[in-house]
Parts: sequence; C-alpha cells; structure tokens
Amino acid sequence: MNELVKLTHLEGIAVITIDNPPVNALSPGVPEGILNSIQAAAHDPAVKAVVVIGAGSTFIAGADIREFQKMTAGEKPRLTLHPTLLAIEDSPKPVVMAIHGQALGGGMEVSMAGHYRVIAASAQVGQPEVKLGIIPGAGGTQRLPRLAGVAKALEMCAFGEPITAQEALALGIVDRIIDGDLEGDLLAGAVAFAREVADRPAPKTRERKEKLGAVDSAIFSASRDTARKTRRGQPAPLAAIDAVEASTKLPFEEGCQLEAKLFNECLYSTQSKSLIHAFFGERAVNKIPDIPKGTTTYEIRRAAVIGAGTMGGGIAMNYANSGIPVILKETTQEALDRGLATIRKNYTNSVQKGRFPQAVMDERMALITPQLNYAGFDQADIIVEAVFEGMALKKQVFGEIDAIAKPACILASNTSTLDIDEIASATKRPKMVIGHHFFSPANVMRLLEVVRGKATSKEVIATSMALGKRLKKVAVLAGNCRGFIGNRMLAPYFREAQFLIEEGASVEDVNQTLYDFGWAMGPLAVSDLAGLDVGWRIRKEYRHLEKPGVRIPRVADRLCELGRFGQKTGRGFSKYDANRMPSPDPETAALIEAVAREAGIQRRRITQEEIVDRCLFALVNEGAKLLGEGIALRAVDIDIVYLNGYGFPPWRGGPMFYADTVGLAKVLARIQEFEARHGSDLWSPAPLLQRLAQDGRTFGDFDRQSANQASA
Ligand code: 3H9
Repeated sequence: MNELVKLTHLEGIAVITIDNPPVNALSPGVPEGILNSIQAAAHDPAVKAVVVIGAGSTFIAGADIREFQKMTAGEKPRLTLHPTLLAIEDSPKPVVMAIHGQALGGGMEVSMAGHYRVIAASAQVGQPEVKLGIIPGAGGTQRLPRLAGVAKALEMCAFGEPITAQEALALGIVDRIIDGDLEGDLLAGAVAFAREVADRPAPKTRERKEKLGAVDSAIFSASRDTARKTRRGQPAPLAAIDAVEASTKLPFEEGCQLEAKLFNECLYSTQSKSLIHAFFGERAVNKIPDIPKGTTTYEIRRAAVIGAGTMGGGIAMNYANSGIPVILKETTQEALDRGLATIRKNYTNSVQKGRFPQAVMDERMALITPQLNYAGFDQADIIVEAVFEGMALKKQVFGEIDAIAKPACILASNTSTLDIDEIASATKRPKMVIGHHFFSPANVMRLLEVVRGKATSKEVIATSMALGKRLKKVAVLAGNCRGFIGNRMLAPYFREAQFLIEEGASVEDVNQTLYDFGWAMGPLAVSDLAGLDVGWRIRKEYRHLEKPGVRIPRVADRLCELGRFGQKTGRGFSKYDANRMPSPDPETAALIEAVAREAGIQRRRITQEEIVDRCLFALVNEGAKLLGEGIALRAVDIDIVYLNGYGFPPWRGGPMFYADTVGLAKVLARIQEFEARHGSDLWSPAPLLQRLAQDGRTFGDFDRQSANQASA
C-alpha cells in the first residue's frame, strides 16, 4: 500500500504488515497505509478476514513522538488516527490485531479498534502517554474502559505502566495468547484465529457497554488523590482521569472530543515538551561522538566489588539482579555481615511487596559471594572499588587490584568527586581505569555517571555504556574534574542553599520552596539524608584549594563539629524523630544566626523567587561551564544526570532545559545581578551562557549544533 504498510494475502486472509523500523511508530504514511489496506481488503471478495501485524521486534510503539515536537514548534499537525481507527472498526471483514513486542500508546489504540486481538506471550500493552506529559489521543481513554473495565483503564491511562499479555488476557483486552517464540508463530496463530472468526459478527469496541455500567464514582476521586500524591505537579494524569471518567458519562464520540481537547491542552504545555525532551535525551546520552557504534567491547561475565557499605552493597545487587556473579569484599567480618544483612533486607522487602518471588531472591543472593580476601579477583572481568571517599585509600586499593586483576579486567572506581587520573596513576594500566559513579541507593537510582580519564580506552568506555544498559541504568559519560557532572554542579546549588539560610531564610523556607518547585526533596533535607559528614570529609580533602577571602558556607561544618550529621544522628539542619520525620531545630536556627553574626551578614527577608533563582541558576551556570569545558558532551546529558540521579522534577526537563524555558537572556541577567551582589568568585557567568544568551540561542540549539558538527 506504501513502503511503510504492506498488504499481502494468505488464502482468504488479508495480512497488513506495518514496517516502519525501529519500532513501527505511527509516522505520517502509516495510518494512511493501514486505512488504504483495510479499504482494499473490504472490497476484495476473496478476503474473509484481516490480520494486522508489525514487522521487526514490535507491533507499534505509538505515535511518532518526533511529530509532536514538530507540532509544538509550530508545524501543521500531520497525525490523523481517528479516521483509520473508525475504518478498522467499521470494516465488514473481522480484523484481528496480532501483537508482539509492545502495543503502546497509539499502537494500543490501533489494536483496540480491531475486532479481536491475539498476542505473543512475551508482549506488553499499555497507554504510557502520561509519561510524556500527554494523554491517549486516539480514543484510548474511551475504548480501553470498554475492554478492560473502568478501574484498570483508569490505572493504565493515568499512571502509564504497561501490562503483560497474561494480564491483558485476564482483563479481556486480548482474546488469545499465541505460544511459540519462532518468527512466524504469531502470524500463523493470528491467521488461524482469523479463519475461526471469519463468519462471526465482528464486535465493535466503541459500541460495547457491558463494562461501563455500575461504576463507583469513588474510584475517580481515589485515583485523583493518588495522582496528586505520586505525580505531584503534573496535570496529565488528572486529565487522563477526566477523560476516562467521561467514557462512563458521555457517548463515545463526545468522549473522544473531550479526550482530544485535553490531549491538545497537555501537548502544547511546557511539561509535555520537557518530558519529551527527557525521553529523547535518555536515548541521546548513549551516543558518544568519538566512540562509534561498532566499537569493540569486553565481555562482562564476572564482577567483583570492594567495600560492602551502602554503595558497595547496592552495586553488588545491580550485578546480581542482571545475572552477573559478583564477589563482595570487605576488610572485617562485622562490616561484611552488616553489608550482607542490608542486601538481604532489601531483597526481602521486594519479595514482601510482591515485586518478585522468593526463588528470584534466592537466585540473586546465590550470585553474591561475600569474602574478606582477594580470592577469585583474578577471574573478574570488572572490579568496582566502593571504599570510603579518600584519595590515599583509593590509590592503595587500586595498587592492590592492579597486581591481581587479569590484563583485560576493567578497574572502576565508584568515586563521587575524586580525580580519576590520579587514581589510575596507582596502576600500570590507566587505559583500563574508569569511574563508575553510582547513586544512592545504588540498587534503586537509575543514574550511572561514567567518568572518562585521560587514558581510558574507547573499548572500556563502550563496555561501560553497554554495561550500564545491562544493569538497567541510564549511563551518562562525563569528563574528569572534581565532582564530574552531577556533584560539581551540586556544590554551588548546596552553597546557595546554605548562604540563603545565613542571609535570613529558614531551613524550612529553603526546603519547602524547592520541594514546591518540584524537587523530590529540598537541598538541606537531602544533605541531612545523605549525612553531613560525607561532604565534610570531602571538603577537608580540598581545604587547601579554598581561596582566601572567598565566602564559603559554614553551617554544615559547624553542625558536623557538634556531631550532628543529619538523619543518622537525629540532628542536622533539622531535628528528626525515631521515624526520621523532620521538625525545625531551634538550636540550629540559633547556630545559623551566630554564624551570620560572626561573618558580618545582615539578615533580611528572602523571597521564594530568590530562593529558586539563586539555587537553580547556580546549578545552571555551573552546568554551562561544564559544557564549555567539554566535561559534559551535551546540555541534555546534564539534564539526564539531574533527572535520574538528583530528584530534579522530570516535568521540568532538567536544569538546562528549564533554563531554556525561562530564557537564557533572563537567566544571564539574574546571574549578573547575583554577581554584582555576591562577587565574581561565586557568580561569574559561564562564557558559553553569555554567548548563547547574546545570540538569542538556547542550550537545545547548542546540542543541535554539536550533533550536526559530529555527523558532518
Ligand atoms: C502516543 O502514542 C499518543 C497516542 O495516543 C496518539 C495520539 C494522537 N516515536 O527506546 P529504544 C525511537 S505517544 C518516535 O532505544 P527499546 C527511539 O528514540 C507515544 N521514535 O528501544 C530510538 O531512536 P534512536 C506512546 C521512537 O527497544 C529507537 O526508537 N508511546 C518511538 O529499548 C529505539 O528506541 C511511547 O511512549 C516513538 N513512539 O524500547 C512508547 N519509540 O535509535 C515509547 C521509540 O534514534 N517507546 N522511538 O535513539 C518506548 O517506550 C521504547 O522505545 C520501546 C522500545 C519500549 C518501544
């Protein structure tokens, strides 16, 4: 019918194959191709029924998301799905949708317009649109309740998680599971099914009503409460709930009209643009200009982790979760037992919450070998060091493992700030040394910052990026500097949070304002959670670098000197009860006032706007410096670091994207104001930011230009 959609025949059954690699997205031409094929089949007297199937690894992954970017950038919409879906549903010949891989978003909507659905056992179906800040826009909120029932449709449309083939069958979304992993099994099963139903009256989903009756309206308010709690600040889930509710109150056509109105409101919002930016960003970070796709990688079959503390234990769990046997080494039996007990507790929690069965936990525990010595390290393909953050100790450990590890073994450090080149200098193989900076809790947080030293080989980098994917992480490559991307930017962000409390804001003002901005936690609450002693130890390492006369925050150090390390000691910036619930600490407030007095700071009233701008633009300015220095490859890499490792609100797209939405000229003007007030040592604007702002360009433009240069 066109290059994207092919129509063939198998003895009375028309087979419509969608072939738009890599994921059969509904790009312009695909809906039209399906429509033409359906019409051709309808008019062909030899055709008794129709099968729609996807070529390649999946059915249809949804609308072509790039089209949405074009639309919101001002181009005319080219996506028209409704006429195709109505034509499928009105087809006089039964249409059987054959699903493998994924039927997501618009793909799910296409499948629901069919009269029947058969599915491969390993496939998934879902309406993930809310994750892009939109809602289903091709009748999904109206057809899904008619197939799955209102409660499940509500959950799927409002929260976006896909479901398995087995669940889809139990819910009545699909009619049959087709077993068999061989190519052709699904098509054969679908064709056989089509022959069975060829003479039956074909049920139209939009006319089905049996699952719409007797709905308890309390489920909508309960769902809205959950959305407000778990999707704080996001309108799309609430819009999806409104649309699904409409399916119970309005005729199908009117429900679709409401859905279309809500879809458009969501699509043109900054939130949707931010979330779509994050979707493509997650995929862009894997592309490294000087490391082409086919670069040789090392095979990682066995791993070893040194240090069974919070980080080391979490890292070992990642390997075990991915089926890679891992040795976990500690220096004392007590520390090893403690580390292992934490791992066991984490897995037990998952079993109790039903995430996986006990047998899976047992398998994973069996993959972890706890020990006090280096036995077996000579067999490891990768050794990850996760000892305390101190250069002398790290170098000692690297010296030791260099002597034991096989030549092709990657030596990775989980350092969060230290110089990878100096660590590598303790070995005779700096090309095999790399930073693998995991984020706490390492078994949960998705970010892996991969830090490239000056000698790190391309193969080691390529292996690390691929390993990140295998460990189900989002790996982002950073250059070597103090704190790399994430923590180097965090330093000025935390600095400003502390300056603000010295200048007159309360701890609670700062935490609440940034929480309301959308961060998972306020910065001072994060410091209390992570332990103030961690930063204290690092600052002591770098004391010699402090410039005389440049203001530095003092409160955290003073709290540490009093043994107040945050949550773990019950006191830090805030006070914590036995359940770790925070409350204002009058003693901290008095200490802050004393610090301000000693430093000669005149305390004043501080607005929420100043709190946001000081903290956020400190982050952005440092990000722009990192970009200018080439430590970060792209602005979007910084965004992905912050979205996946630091609790930055996903619907703001990351700090650099946020700056683009504010406007770089405005960001620069504010930074220059702060520079005039607080001095150039703290606030000199990044040269790249100045350049982009003067040219009226954005960080997004910078990324596009870099991509063009790389491909030229
Ligand atoms: C929607 O459908 C709205 C409807 O209601 C209709 C309204 C009218 N479009 O992830 P991968 C690209 S909204 C364009 O690495 P995997 C992706 O960028 C949509 N491109 O593979 C990448 O490109 P590159 C609802 C897409 O195997 C390549 O394909 N649907 C799309 O790890 C491979 O992707 C969704 O939200 C797309 N829809 O995972 C599903 N999808 O190679 C979004 C992928 O240049 N997609 N690409 O970097 C996914 O969740 C995953 O891609 C999937 C495969 C699970 C399908």
